[in-house]
Amino acid sequence: MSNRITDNVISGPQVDTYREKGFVVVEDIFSADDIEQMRAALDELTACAKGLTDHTNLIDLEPGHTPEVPRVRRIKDPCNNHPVFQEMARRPRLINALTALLGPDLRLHGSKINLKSADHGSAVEWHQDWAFYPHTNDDVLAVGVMLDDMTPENGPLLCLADSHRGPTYDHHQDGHFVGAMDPTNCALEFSQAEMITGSAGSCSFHHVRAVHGSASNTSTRDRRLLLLQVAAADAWDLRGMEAYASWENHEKMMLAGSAGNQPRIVETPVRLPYPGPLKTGSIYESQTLARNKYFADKTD
Ligand SMILES: O=C(O)CCC(=O)C(=O)O
Repeated sequence: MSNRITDNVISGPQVDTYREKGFVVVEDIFSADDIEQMRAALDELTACAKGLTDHTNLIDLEPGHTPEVPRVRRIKDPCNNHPVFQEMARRPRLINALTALLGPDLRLHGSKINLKSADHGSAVEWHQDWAFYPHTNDDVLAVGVMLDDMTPENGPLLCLADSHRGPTYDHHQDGHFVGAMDPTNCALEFSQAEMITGSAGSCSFHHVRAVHGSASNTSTRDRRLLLLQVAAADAWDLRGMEAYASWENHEKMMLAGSAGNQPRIVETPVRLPYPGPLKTGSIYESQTLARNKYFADKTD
């Protein structure tokens, strides 16, 4: 697959699906060579887990991890920790698809890789990304770059259609943000969630307000997913400039177009993630405190 683009990477009907359901899968955004490069870069980063006794700013450890037999649940901020991921976030085919969904001015405001390893990869409880990082408008989404085939068996992402047009659900418990919805306390049919599947190199795009989660991976195949959080440049994080660290950093995070300093403000249901979680470091850590879990996680 060449990186030269002659056509739209995402079709009109696919854009309509994204707008109507709040998510869509687009195949073949990344080539087999891109995927090989990303897997090699990921191996380099996960190698840092050997010898660790606790989570770090780079690595979130799976339950069951030991310094001798490392288990990695998440790589934090891969785009700022390895040049390969920084480069892949700027691949023309990806920018072409993002432009169709969000417009020409695009900012990357975060990245992570959930490894969901064969046999033990942890579940992610139901949540809306919007509850973590509300913006001045909701032209914000997460790209899921499939580094492995994502199948019904290996803990695929699950999304509830049309939930991106609904309320923002409570993600607090006992007055603190816990990063998960209480499945016993919201009128949603979680069993109706759609499985997001595809072959390695495909990407899912889910709207920032879409309700989503995933079960643990009890299969024999890994499910590594690179998540790129992308916003239209005129959507500004309501948590303030601290979310970008500095103006210079904010500028560096632009993927395409120009940044500007005029937020577009659209009325949406917003809840702020404050007071913050009692367990920090990753969504996995915050969610361990959630009393009512939906996904049976044998690693708990
Ligand atoms: O990796 C997954 O299945 C879910 C990812 C997700 O929603 C998150 O990490 O915020």
